[in-house]
Amino acid sequence: MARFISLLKKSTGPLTAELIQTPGDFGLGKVPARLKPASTITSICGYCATGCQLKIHLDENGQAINLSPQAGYPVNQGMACPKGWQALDPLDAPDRGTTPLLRGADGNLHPIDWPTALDTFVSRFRAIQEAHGHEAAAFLSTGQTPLEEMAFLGCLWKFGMGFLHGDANTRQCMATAVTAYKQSFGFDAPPATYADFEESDVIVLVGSNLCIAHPILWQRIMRNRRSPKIIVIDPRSTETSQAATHHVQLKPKGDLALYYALAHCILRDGRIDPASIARSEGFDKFAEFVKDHTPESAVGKTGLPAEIIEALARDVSEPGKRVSWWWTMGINQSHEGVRAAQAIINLCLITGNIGKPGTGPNSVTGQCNAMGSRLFSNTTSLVGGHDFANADHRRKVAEGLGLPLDCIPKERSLAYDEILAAAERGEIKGLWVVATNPFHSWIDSGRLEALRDKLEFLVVQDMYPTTETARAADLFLPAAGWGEKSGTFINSERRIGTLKPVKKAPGQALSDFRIFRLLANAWGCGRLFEQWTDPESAFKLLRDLTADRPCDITGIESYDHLDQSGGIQWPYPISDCRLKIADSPQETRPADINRQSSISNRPSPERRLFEDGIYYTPSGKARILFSNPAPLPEPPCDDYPFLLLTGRGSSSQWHTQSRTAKSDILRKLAPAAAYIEIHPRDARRLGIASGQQVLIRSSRGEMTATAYLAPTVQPGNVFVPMHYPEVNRLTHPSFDPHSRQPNYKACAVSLTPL
Ligand SMILES: Nc1nc2c(c(=O)[nH]1)N[C@H]1C(S)=C(S)[C@@H](COP(=O)(O)OP(=O)(O)OC[C@H]3O[C@@H](n4cnc5c(=O)[nH]c(N)nc54)[C@H](O)[C@@H]3O)O[C@H]1N2
Ligand SMILES: Nc1nc2c(c(=O)[nH]1)N[C@H]1C(S)=C(S)[C@@H](COP(=O)(O)OP(=O)(O)OC[C@H]3O[C@@H](n4cnc5c(=O)[nH]c(N)nc54)[C@H](O)[C@@H]3O)O[C@H]1N2
Ligand code: SF4
Ligand SMILES: [Mo]
Repeated sequence: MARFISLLKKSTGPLTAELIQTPGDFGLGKVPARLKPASTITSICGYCATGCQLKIHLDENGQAINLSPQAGYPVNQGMACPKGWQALDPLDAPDRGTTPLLRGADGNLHPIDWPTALDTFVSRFRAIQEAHGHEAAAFLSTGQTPLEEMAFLGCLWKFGMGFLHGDANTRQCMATAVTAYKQSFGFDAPPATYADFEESDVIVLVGSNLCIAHPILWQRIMRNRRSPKIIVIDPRSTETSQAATHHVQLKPKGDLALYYALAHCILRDGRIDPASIARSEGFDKFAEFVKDHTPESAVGKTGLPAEIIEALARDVSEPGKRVSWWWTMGINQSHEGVRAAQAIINLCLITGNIGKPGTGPNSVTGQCNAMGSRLFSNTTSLVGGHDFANADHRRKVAEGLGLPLDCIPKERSLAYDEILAAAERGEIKGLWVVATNPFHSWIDSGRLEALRDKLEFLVVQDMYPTTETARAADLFLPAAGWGEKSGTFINSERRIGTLKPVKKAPGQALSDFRIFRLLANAWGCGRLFEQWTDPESAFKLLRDLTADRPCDITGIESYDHLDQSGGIQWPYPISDCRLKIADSPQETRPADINRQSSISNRPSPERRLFEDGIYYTPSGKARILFSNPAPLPEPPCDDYPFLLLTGRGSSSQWHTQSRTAKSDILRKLAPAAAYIEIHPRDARRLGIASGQQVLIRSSRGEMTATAYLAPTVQPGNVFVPMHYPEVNRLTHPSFDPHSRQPNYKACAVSLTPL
């Protein structure tokens, strides 16, 4: 350590202080003294967007020993899934990155010190910028780092370093829901609060395998005392459909046709809510449009008999019943996901199932901070829920962050797939990949690997240098992970909660926040980020930026305030606090009338949006949007006769498994090698026995997997979990035209027994 600090002194001067201070995370420093007396500390889980709070038990040095779920937290109410219970395991993995690594002339990655890493980063990206302009490099990032880090990355890259392009991995995951909400409601605003799971009479889960992907949300459904109908709309029979009361097993991508047919039946039978319709625009045209979408006309696309469609229409429009819709990747990851999500929104609008307990068109978010990324990553939206194209917004953000106005670009960035296409054409020459593993997770990943040679410079910032993407890097920056740093996440119900450092990061790994500070100084734009000293200071800066936006959180005082309130859902504007102050007895009013003390400044623990029937569009009305279903981008054919579905395999496997595979316990709970679900009838026809190896081919790539024969898939369909690196060699690079989200769940493949 002493050598390290002295090295820094030698080469970088001002960076020294940066590394000796330990604002908000352990980084290279000691455990903050204030943690020492505490025996437990709380932190939001760093995996899925459910946002469970964990109670972490610390030794006398403030280092985590073990953990348990937090009993009183409004989200998980004392529960956690296997990943939450084992959340500390990946921190101790032997393959953690402990020093920066640089690819040498021998083609291998070699340890280097931080000053050399910073110099390399700056000189290489500067050279690209000087030779090819500010559009010649891009970052690709995540929904899995705290919002302060996400915002720092986006602001540093675009406002500080002056590049234009960058996208987050929420493109793989939530872009469809974002676009659908923005177009329909005027803002990316998922309306639900989790209490709605407990207050519904009819719960419709669409393309969502909640039992394994969000197990604690399934537990919330189990607490519903209204004996709800639980309807799962999924082409596969899943853990969730088997536990539900009804399974609607439609054909893959039959959703849009199905929801229009439902709207047809509901309008035909007059089971509508005129007051809700009056608060929307476009109803007459929609009513005209769905006239032709009879249940009979939807039989071909959905594979469902007309009677099933009629019965479903009655279930989701029963007068006096509270109906909530919850969708996940079965909708978002589609060539027509935005319109399918909006078809669900339309059903809620016409039946009045919105803005009331137990209702709503609700997207269930994926990663722990996908919601924070949506508002703060400075990619598709200007940081803090603003718009790059809006001059007032640019001025407000520049003033709020203390930046010159001309730092803020007017143009939008290219989307993820467009960035990679530009790299293929040689126009983008450098990539900085932070907290995501696209060489495994991106659609048609073989193409990504092929374009590696076209990149002049690839930087990967990750906890592990062993991921598929890190192994391809020119420069690897070792990052601290969840549990080693502080910040905030926003969960699926818009609840902001804090995470805390409970372990020292290994070796010279640093929090992403600290890495961004070092890079800002090294680039020479550190002055622009002087106020970003530590995550909580950055949080307050970002909080103030949200003033007057739908996601206004100016009423939040501090991280402590979040902890004392059981997390706080947006919006929570300061005006709400002022109202409360006006109502409170004079003697309890705080000296500072603008900010009430955190004890009395507690919002109600469950808040849903649109209770007043006012949306964020200029007219205040919701928009009913629709268009005709489109054909499958790659339907099965003679050479590739099966349709491949992909998705989550088990509650103990997380994405590309860089973290969950490091836990001895989680590894035991899932198959180690790739498997494929095949309908027994198809298997018999092809002579495939249970447990046999099968070659799966698409026109882009191939993989082998073990056959698992079960009627969980329909004949003609097969399913492979996404957790095995070869899967995306097969997938077809098609995208929703509005959201540019990849269509991960439908491509044509052939099967050959080996
Ligand atoms: N254990 C675990 N939990 C996770 C994750 C993980 O990797 N592991 N990842 C997290 C993340 S980031 C996300 S985004 C979520 C994802 O959570 P989910 O979306 O629930 O998970 P998936 O398995 O990807 O997809 C859900 C279902 O969509 C169905 N589906 C496929 N095509 C269609 C279709 O055309 N229509 C309909 N209606 N359904 C279809 C699939 O059969 C699948 O059962 O999970 C989060 N939670
Ligand atoms: N075929 C198919 N492909 C899919 C999907 C599918 O359903 N089917 N689903 C898609 C979806 S919804 C998603 S969300 C993506 C997920 O795809 P990825 O984001 O690529 O998956 P992860 O494995 O979560 O990758 C996160 C990386 O960040 C690292 N990391 C973790 N914490 C930190 C940190 O604090 N700092 C830094 N710097 N690094 C950190 C981890 O080690 C890991 O390498 O996959 C997509 N790909
Ligand atoms: S349900 Fe999600 S947030 Fe809760 S413990 Fe499991 S992975 Fe963590
Ligand atoms: Mo996701």
